[in-house]
Amino acid sequence: MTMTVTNGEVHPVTANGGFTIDKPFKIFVGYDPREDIAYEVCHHSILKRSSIPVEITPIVQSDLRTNGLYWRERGQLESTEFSFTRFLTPHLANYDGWAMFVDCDFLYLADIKELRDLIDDKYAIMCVQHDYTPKEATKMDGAVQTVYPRKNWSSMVLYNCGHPKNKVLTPEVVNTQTGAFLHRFQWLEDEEIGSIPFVWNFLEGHNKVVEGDTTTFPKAIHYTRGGPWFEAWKNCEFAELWLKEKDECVKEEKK
Ligand SMILES: [Mn+2]
Repeated sequence: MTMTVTNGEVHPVTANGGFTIDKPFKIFVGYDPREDIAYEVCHHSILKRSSIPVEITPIVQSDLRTNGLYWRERGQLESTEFSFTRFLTPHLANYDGWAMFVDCDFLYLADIKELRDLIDDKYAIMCVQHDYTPKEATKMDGAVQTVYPRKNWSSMVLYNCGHPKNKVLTPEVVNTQTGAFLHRFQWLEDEEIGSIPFVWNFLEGHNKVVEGDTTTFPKAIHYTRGGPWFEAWKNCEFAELWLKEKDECVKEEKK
């Protein structure tokens, strides 16, 4: 399912992030068999709008187990199959360059180049630094919602995979460390975590668009409570945008 696409012009120059522009931007998407359609639509929404070459790879837990990279027992608080596997991103990118991890329940509305252009090599990771407490006690199809500091920060992360601090994230550590250590980025100092505008991880049901204020218009919607692919969330906010993208996606697959 790995794919590379080039829509825009390619120039072999070095950008400020130290990466060459003709190298595809690596994107790892958390995959869960219960949400296959969410993955397909997320993938479609990135590719369709990207003006730079991207390489999108699903993080599939069963494949990682087969390859000996993942062996931890599934815990009761894991709402998806990628709860922990996401932290293998730097390893999967060979601890080289920048790579993005994103949950499958995202819908991109903007060019991923705009996000990549925010990359700053002085950070070990960059993400949207949400500060909130969810109202719901459960999420998606009944999995328990847990509340903890830095909630949702790990759902979309730009990893500076070559940063020495991220060498900590070996398969051994990802398989044995606590959820708190990993999801709160406890291998890093606060100043090593860069901040991305919230519109790149716009939480459906929490973040709000302010009329006339373009800085609040979502560039990526995160259906964190569950998206329209679940019966219970088919009328959630921005459901029509996801459903429209899904129709396009299904149509193109049939061709
Ligand atoms: Mn999510």
